Amino acid sequence: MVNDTNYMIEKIIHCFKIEGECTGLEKYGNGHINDTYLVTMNESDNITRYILQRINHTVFQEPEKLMENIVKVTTFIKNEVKKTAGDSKREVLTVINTNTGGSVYKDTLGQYWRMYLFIEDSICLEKVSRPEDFYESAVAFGRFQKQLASFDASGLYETIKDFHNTPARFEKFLQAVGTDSFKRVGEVTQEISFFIDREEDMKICLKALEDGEIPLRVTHNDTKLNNVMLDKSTGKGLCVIDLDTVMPGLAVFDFGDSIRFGANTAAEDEGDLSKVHLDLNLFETYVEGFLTGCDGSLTREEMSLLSYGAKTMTLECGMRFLTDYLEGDVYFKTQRDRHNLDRCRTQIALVQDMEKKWTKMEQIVNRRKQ
Ligand code: ADP
Ligand code: GN1
Ligand code: MG
Repeated sequence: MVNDTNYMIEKIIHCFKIEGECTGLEKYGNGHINDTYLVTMNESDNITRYILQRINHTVFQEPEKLMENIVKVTTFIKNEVKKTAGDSKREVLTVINTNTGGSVYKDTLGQYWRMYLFIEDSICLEKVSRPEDFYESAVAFGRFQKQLASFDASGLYETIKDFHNTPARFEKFLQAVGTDSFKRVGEVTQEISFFIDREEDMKICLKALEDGEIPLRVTHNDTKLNNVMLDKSTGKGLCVIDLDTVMPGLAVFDFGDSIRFGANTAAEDEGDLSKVHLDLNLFETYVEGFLTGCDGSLTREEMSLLSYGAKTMTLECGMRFLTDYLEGDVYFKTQRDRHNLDRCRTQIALVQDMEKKWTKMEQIVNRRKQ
């Protein structure tokens, strides 16, 4: 290992119950929240790979409780996988314990670390290039929800309060506008107005929950394409990862967040907004895959709100990016100036395109409802 950081991380690796010599260590993945490393261990020529993550404990304030959730959820899913004679090392995350038997290691700097088995022979996509892959990701996220249908949610800790409470996000956004700590409001007045004009849309799905029209379920809540692994040889949806936000939530939001990211014809941070569109074919593909994965468990009322799920998640995420921009880029990892603003603008462009295509989106969903 060549530098101090790697030296430090190697020491951390050995706080987990794994065998052998560390022969590889590299930064890994494109998540916006945690720091992820791929670790290769060699024991008598047997290579085993692991994912080591520093949990962002500004975002997740109680990492021990968060890991308790993940242990509960993965243990439950492992049993479900075994019932279907599946591969319990590849179809669900495996948490590696620390030497003292816990699931999280706190280092001397107060940083929190966890380790998973690396899911071998799988791929993780940042962008849809083949509709079949998007379909398979949809099946996997739908199946994830179905697998957890009988899971007791009462023992789950809320890892981020009001995570998909879009009206509460709207209030925080207005506060950030009001405070304007970084004097950035002046350059984003159009973007601010865009969200204010759509305040009512943001309430629709949660109102349906409050009115008892749709159920509260255990959901993933961060269903980006790069949070699901596909089998490298069969292309099938294999394993849902990034379980930090598994909490009670709305199925239509799990559906919607996938559309927001995967059915966008451009990257989430594309600077050229003329490239940003909702791909209706991908929208339809995802509807089909998600309903297949949920396997009959979605109610007709939930199906009726799928398009709103997509619009709400896109509005919410755009508003979160803008809030972070106004607050000085403290939440999402950024790689350039105005990165969060670029991300906010793609979400706005995507919502605008959804509004143009709304009738078609609804027709697609209605066809599938029959
Ligand atoms: P973040 O919360 O920062 O998004 P993730 O848990 O999603 O972190 O991990 C970041 C990336 O690391 C994923 O998009 C995926 O590419 C990869 N990854 C995470 N866990 C595993 C795993 N167990 N096996 C293989 N790849 C993984
Ligand atoms: C974050 O962790 P990651 O990169 O999968 C964020 C999501 C956002 C997403 C936007 C815990 O997801 O809510 O939708 O960025 N996760 C958290 O890309 O805030
Ligand atoms: Mg992720």
